Amino acid sequence: MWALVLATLSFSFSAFGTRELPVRMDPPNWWVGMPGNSVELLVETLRQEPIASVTLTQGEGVRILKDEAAQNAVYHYVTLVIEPSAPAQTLVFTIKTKKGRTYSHSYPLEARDASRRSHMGLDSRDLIYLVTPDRFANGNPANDQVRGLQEQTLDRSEGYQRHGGDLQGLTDHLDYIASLGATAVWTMPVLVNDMPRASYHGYAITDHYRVDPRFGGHAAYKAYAKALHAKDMKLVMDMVPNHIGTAHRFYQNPPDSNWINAWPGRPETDKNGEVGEPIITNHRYATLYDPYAAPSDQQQFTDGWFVSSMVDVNQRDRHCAQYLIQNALWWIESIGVDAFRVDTWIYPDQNFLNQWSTAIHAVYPEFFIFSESWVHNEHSQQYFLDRHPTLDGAADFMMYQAWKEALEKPTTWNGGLNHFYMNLAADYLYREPENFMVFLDNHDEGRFFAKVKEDKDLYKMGLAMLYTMRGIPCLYYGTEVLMKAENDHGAMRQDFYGGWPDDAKNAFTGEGLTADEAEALAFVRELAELRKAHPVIGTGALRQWAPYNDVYAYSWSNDEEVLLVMVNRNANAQYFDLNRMGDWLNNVSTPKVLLTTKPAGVPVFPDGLQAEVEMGIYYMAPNGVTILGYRK
Ligand SMILES: [Ca+2]
Ligand SMILES: [Ca+2]
Repeated sequence: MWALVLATLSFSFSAFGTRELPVRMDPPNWWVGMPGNSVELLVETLRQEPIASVTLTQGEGVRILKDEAAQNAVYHYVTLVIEPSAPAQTLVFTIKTKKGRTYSHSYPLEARDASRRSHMGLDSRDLIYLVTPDRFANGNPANDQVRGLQEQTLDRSEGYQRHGGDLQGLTDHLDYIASLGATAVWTMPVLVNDMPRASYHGYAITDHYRVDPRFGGHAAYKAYAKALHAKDMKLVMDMVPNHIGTAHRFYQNPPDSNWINAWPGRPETDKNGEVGEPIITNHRYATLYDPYAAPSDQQQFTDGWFVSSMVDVNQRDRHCAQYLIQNALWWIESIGVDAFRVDTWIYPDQNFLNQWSTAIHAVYPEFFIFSESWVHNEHSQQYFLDRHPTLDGAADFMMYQAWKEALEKPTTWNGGLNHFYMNLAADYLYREPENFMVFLDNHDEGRFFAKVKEDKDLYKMGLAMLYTMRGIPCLYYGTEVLMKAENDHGAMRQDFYGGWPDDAKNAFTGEGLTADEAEALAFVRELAELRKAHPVIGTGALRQWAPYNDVYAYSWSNDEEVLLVMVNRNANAQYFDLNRMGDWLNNVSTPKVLLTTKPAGVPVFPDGLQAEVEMGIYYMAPNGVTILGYRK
């Protein structure tokens, strides 16, 4: 009975949009010359007819290795072997149903675009700008509501409803993003979330091969990628291997019940897209490394659902795993993706993630994958890197926490800046700490400006450190103009100023910004220029000095220059003793002040900088940051 209800539902889903074909094949196309020389097609009859066989009736240098019936008879798994010599072509398959019906299905086998693979990946000279695409800019009001999709409400005053932002809006403002020093843009997921409510955030994907038409669909994503690459910027795609929206056909009508973990007690979806009584994850990631972990706790952690509208996927099913791997490869090849940010990395099957990232790097060695491994101590952060040798980097939640300690709290023996200093020292635990993505805030945590209680000095301190820290900095859109919502997801993903025609404020043009907002934006641009002008940041040798009198300093050095960042987290003027730099001051020029958040205002040395340097100490204003540059 349940299967019957599901089958009916699934049919109605296939009735909208562009696909009226009787047969669906995922991936929707493939390429010749892909390493591995094979692809597993998930073949499905959209009218829910059980399949008898799938055969290839046209194809050169291509053959079917295996045609397997799935547990659900309307699906087959078809493994195709593509000889390295096979030309780009259109294959033709014949699908016979058990009732004797025959369908012919054309399948494109395309040539790869070699130019796309030459510059992919991220490194410590990159800077990422994170955007909530529904909330950044509305480039095309015609796609705000799309007939056939479940959620039809549009209300900019409601944090959890659609606001109309899209990929065209983002594409229109890449110069603005570049002006902040960003070389890469990470959007929250853009694949379709055909959910009845709160679909704007993108993490409840309902079709792995379809860009949400409210963001402009596949064509807009492709145009966005092209525009980014034309400006020598990178595209970071947000991947979600752990879960899917309940409206996904893999929940409503899965190829195999084994694709889904922990079926809920009441599986029918309600008007909000939620189901009843799913087993929810216990969030205890320690179960993965705890030598004393109870197996039931471990299973609940990995297989439990995140929320009752998002279905936990079983990546241990080999067909499901293959589907997800090919899906990742397909987006890279099809769009020209440069890096993946992987959502909730610690929650899917961990062996699968190794298989997934290894498979991606086998095809694209330069590709960059970084995880959201949201942990609360250094050894866990290390565990999730060591567990995955082909994971390139991770969002550095420990440094995020350290910044909170340093800037939200006063410096004490162990706390404040001392906490930050000790956190950076823990880099000995990690391979390639330069690959960490570092951040002051993001789409899940309150805005940085709110966290420092709207203190402009501390705001500048944080931003100056972010732009000069080791790793790949990530700026959350709107933080550069002092957006300050916290404690609510809908609110902290607020509309960007100027993204909608009737906006009173426009950050793109500067119109209507308050003096403080304009000052913040100018400061971020100053940091962007500094970062660009000094490649030593992120690539040179890093050294840090233990905080003394609430003053913390770190520096970057290479054959050309030494760049010294000094942070005074005291309510009074304090100095840094330059003599502590030791051998790094051998054979260097008199320094220049490259950036200071405010003049020291301490009339100790009337002759200014030269006198101070000769005395070997440098004074800074209360809660100020100064960056000195020495040439070699
Ligand atoms: Ca729109
Ligand atoms: Ca899971």
